Amino acid sequence: MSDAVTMLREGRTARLLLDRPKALNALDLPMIRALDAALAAWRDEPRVQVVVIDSSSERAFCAGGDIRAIRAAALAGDFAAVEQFFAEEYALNAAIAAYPKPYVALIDGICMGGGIGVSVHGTVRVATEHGIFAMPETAIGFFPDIGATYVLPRLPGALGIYLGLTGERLRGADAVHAGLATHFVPRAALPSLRAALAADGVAAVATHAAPLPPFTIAPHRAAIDRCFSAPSVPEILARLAAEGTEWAGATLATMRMMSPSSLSWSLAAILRGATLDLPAALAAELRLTRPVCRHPDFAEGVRAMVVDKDRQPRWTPATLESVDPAAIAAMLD
Ligand code: QUE
Repeated sequence: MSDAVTMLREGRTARLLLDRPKALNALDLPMIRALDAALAAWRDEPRVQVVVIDSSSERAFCAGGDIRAIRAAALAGDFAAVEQFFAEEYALNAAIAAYPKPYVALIDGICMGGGIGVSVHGTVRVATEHGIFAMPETAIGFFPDIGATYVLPRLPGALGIYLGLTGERLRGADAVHAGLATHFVPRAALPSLRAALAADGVAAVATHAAPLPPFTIAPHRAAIDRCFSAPSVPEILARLAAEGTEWAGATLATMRMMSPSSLSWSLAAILRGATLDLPAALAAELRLTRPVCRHPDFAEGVRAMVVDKDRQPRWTPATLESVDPAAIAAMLD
């Protein structure tokens, strides 16, 4: 078992407390197994009416998967270990989606990648004003996984494609507007919400929800739909360039930092996910991890953003013009 996940029984609730604060609660395999085992044990326990997933740290709900360990395994040629990790992580995502009881995530602090995976598939996702939601995988030469290829194309308009390609961060209330979260609750009200969940069950969420402030992305929604509905990454960049606004210029600059190959396979994976149900999307993602983790951009991206933190990845190829569309298409077979 993992000492980084604590299981607590409180009244009607069973609480999963992510408690690996130094790693921003990044999910390693023992944590994934602990979460899966707890869900299985509580499934048929009648006294557990609601499962709550929560963090011991205000900095992070969960910063993602243990991508550092996955990179090390890939560099060592241990692709069986890489496969094992993603297979178990995605099985957990599917188990959360199919869970027969209300599953409530309390998201306060960073929630990226694998953190989205242990929250977005649940029935209720509570975000505070300190919740920060992102799918930043194109920055590390990977792709939006954990079922994001199913979730992102179902967000309003082209918002999900925009979020998945740029890695743009959404604050709590914006995450509710986007559909990644379902309720906005101020951090100060979380202790009261936890107590009310234990006393009254899932109905406590609605009584604690605060009114939503306006969507801060609203001024760019139309441009997002115009640009990110394009059928290819070069066409998205061309449409952004044609916008001629400060926002479009900043978005272009962000996308030019990302792995050109990763942008290409990520867009293809998200567009394909629009046609799949969640189990099929997760299966397709697992297949895509195989060529992606063997591509040099994955080890280089994790090196630059997570290991050395120099934020200066050297992508192969370095430009979008040099990415071979046929090679990308072959990776998604
Ligand atoms: C992009 C990402 C990730 C990232 C940084 C990026 C990601 C991820 C982590 C991460 C954070 C803290 C840890 C850790 C990994 O960082 O997916 O092991 O302790 O998991 O720019 O996609």
